Amino acid sequence: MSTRNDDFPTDSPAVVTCGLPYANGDLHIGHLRGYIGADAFNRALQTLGQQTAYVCGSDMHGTPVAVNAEQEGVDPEDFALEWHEQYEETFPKFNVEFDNYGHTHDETNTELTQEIVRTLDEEGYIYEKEIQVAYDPDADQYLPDRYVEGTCPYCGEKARGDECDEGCQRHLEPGEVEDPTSTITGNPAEYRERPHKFFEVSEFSEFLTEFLDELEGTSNARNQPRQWIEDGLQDWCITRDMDWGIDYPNRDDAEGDDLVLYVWVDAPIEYIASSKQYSERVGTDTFDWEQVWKGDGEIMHVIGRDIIQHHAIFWPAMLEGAGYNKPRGIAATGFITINGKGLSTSRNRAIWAKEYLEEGFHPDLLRYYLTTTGGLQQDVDFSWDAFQEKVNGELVGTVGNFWYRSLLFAYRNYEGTPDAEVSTEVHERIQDAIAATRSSVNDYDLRGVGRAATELAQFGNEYIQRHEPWKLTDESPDEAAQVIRDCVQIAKAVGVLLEPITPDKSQALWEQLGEEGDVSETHLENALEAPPRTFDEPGELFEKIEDDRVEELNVKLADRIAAAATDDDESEESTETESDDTDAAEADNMSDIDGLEPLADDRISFDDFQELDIRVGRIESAEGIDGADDLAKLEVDIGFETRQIVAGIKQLHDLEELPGEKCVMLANMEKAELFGVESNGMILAAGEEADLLTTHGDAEIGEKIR
Ligand code: B3M
Ligand code: ZN
Repeated sequence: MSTRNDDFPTDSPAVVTCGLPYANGDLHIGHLRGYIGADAFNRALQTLGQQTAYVCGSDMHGTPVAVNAEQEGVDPEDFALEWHEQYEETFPKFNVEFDNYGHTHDETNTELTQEIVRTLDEEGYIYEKEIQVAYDPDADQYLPDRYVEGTCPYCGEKARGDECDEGCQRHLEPGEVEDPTSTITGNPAEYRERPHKFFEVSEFSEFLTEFLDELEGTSNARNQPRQWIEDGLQDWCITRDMDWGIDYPNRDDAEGDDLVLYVWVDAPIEYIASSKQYSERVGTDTFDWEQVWKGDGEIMHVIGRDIIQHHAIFWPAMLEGAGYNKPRGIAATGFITINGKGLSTSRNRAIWAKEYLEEGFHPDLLRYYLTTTGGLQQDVDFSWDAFQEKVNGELVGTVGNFWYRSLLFAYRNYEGTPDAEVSTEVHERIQDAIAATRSSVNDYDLRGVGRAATELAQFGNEYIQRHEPWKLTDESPDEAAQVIRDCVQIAKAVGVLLEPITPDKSQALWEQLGEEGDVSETHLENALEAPPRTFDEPGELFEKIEDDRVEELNVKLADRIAAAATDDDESEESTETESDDTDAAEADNMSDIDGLEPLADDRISFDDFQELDIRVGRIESAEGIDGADDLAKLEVDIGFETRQIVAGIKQLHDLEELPGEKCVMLANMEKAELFGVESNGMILAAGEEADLLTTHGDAEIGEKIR
């Protein structure tokens, strides 16, 4: 983590952005994770007192939109606008409240994009070069990006023209994809020479290295780009032979060229354009976009991990080249899997935004699930079972239960907040929770934000159990009032702390407490301030999800995945072009990369894992077993005892060098006899060469792997 920046809140305004959705299809849970995550982060920054704007917009251009529009036989602009409008309506239904939601085809973005490209050109960062561009002679057109498919030159997987989406995830430059095939006709494409514009990213290596050293957010957004810089940056082709997009500035129309900017040039500029539109609406006194983008403001991007290269290399180089500020933080999220398998829109293995809402679940439940199930960088699995468990356990069982019992007791006995002072113990416990929230926000750790709140509610439940106020009301009324006063304060604090994640539910609690205004406008410290003296009878804010409901949802999901699979068999091989980041998760999980064994489909529980008694060991001796070509007999010290083990490593290792080596062993493996020699455990090794697993720190012999 960087040490350059002051902690939030800073004196400067901030923007939080989220990767723009391509305006080309229904939103699903994979999209929602990012928008909800960024929304929660933005709200959390505000509760710290940070001035922020949360801006985004629809990504209207590029082949992801053009190809899908063409399949539907409609004009790309009409097609994209329709999706744009749908997104605008959908986000608020998940309490994703953008301060501005624009789109990349609007005037603000078009002007700003052309201006930035012009500046880059004037500054000498743009040059023209003849390159090979895929061309479909039958369709008589060039084949940018998703109009062409082929083989990735880096990893050999099937790849799209601009992205190795099923393999190494690299951005591919025009002309790079091997064995190109046209997605329009399915015919092999030719390469033809064409002049195109290039942005000199390679000039920015030093700048980018320093930029990454200071960059906050998730570590994946720093580490991968560092590697790319080390491998040597290539200049970036920023034009495409298409007519849908933003025109290259000052292009000579007389030539009749359809040369537009590559979608990845104008898309991130929408972050600026959207901030500008917000300023224009609310006035620069309230929010000054130029201070953010050209002055000392804070810029934080939340993105999917498949677009790190665009945000941590191309984008900061463009900003620097055009005289703009650079991002302070990039948080790159993992993917979503569904029941342990990669989300796939074409296989209908997804939870759709519309579907979730139609099922009648409150948005805050999904917000809570998506922000607190894994760390931002981790892939998060969604299943209706896990959703039920989390909702029933944490939201109903811990938070909701505490809220309801505290407020109800207070209402029945005191018609509101009892007249007493909060105890020192509770005051300090709330202060600790505030501090934990504060540091989680500064670490871009949303799960930590959620945890600070739920652990406080958990403390509240224990506090009630410990003091049993129902016994005290008659025996010791002062004490009872004191305990309930504490509980009401804890309830309020949990509501304030949880607001970034569950804004509606926190607002409902706020109103139950008789508080005025919006909880979203209050600061964390308000968690310590007394609620109003009286309030009305409270109601329960969370509802349990029943087992039969989950069963029904599981059946529905399985049915539609099966239906999609049948459709797929019936039709010819699907030519659907995927446009969302989450299909890459599928690629991660499903493809057999370079002959690697595919990942297992079935998940095991943590309990199952716990049953494996895996220990650190030290090899004491190793010798070949006579008559067996591959087997060696090892003596392995695992702290408690020394085990004799038979392992198939005779040909793969120099046995004389093994004694003294640390290794990792499954200690509760069933005993076996091989060539008359007993084997009492199993040494763990990777791959065909039996690369022996070991530890890299000071783990002691006999220590358990967990
Ligand atoms: N429209 C969607 C994606 O690749 C793409 C993001 C643009 S962010 C500037 O995830
Ligand atoms: Zn690749």
